[in-house]
Amino acid sequence: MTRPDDWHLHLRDGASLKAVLPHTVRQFARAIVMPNLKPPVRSVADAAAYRDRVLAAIPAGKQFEPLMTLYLTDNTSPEEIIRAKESQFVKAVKYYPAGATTNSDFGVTDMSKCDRVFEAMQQVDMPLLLHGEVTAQDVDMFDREKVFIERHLIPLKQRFPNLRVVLEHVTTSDAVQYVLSANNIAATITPQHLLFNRNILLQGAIRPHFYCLPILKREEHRKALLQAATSGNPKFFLGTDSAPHPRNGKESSCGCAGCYSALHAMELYTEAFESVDALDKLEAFASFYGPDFYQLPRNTEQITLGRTTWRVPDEVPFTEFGLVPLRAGQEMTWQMLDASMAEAN
Ligand code: OTD
Ligand code: ZN
Ligand code: ZN
Repeated sequence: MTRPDDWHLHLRDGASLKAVLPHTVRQFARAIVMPNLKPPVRSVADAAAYRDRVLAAIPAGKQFEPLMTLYLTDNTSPEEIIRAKESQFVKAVKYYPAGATTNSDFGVTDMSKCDRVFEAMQQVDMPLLLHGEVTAQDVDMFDREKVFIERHLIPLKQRFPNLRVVLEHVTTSDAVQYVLSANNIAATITPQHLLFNRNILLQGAIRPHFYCLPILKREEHRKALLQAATSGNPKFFLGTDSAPHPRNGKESSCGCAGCYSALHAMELYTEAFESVDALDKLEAFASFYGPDFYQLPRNTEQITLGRTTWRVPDEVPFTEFGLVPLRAGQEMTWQMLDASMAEAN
């Protein structure tokens, strides 16, 4: 199949960036790089510097293009949006509600405060990427996406009908329905939300490596996501949301949110698509609809996935504590072959 891209990825910075980037580079040609560093990537100057650090971390001889994003705050100016558009390398602006997920303390406290910025984004056609969850403490954890759509997304689309939006990491049938019903909106879907429902979080014990935000939902929602991903509708495309945390940050009395899937993302998606006999829909989901939405050329290089059984490592090197990949220790049924293996096949 055509080499895919990852339209939602956390690469972190420094030694962590160097540890995880080779996994993504092995699988994907490009990625939309999330801006939730500490402190976040808020200006075009921040994004340029971060992009240089990502480029410097690419393993020698490998090709990879980081597509940068800005972190929207209450103080982002319309002028920064114009500069972002002119930069060519900033491809989107990311909205996090303050406090919604890892490193989101700088996030927006009230969406309507950003209307001048949304106006500028609509004007220059800069996509808005949404972490679509409310943070109101009176809203149940499992309803936060649905309530975000009702309270914030529908009014936003009424104010800015031509603003192009990606509802990131959709987790519910409500989100799928909404994305299908509205114009100028697409959605990314993670491997964990296609493969697991919320039961896995508490299967006989607390399993922190399946904890991410938005949290896994009921089986009916997983089924709706799998149906959307395999429907051939270009509004749904690949975004892993691979979010590395060191083992000690996850296995803790106050464990961080985030699943690490960059190691084996394509294998995980392939398994999900195969489970509903939809392998023929994988290439467009992984390699066509994302670049089409972002108005970028599709990749021309090919990759090969083979039917092979292998065991996901218990841990990969990352800080002094290591990183536990999604489904660590379990068997996978597909494997991405490197170019020489694929030729020999
Ligand atoms: N979700 N963890 C992180 C981000 C995502 O909401 C997200 O995009 C992270 O660690 O950066 C997570 O669970
Ligand atoms: Zn998010
Ligand atoms: Zn994310």
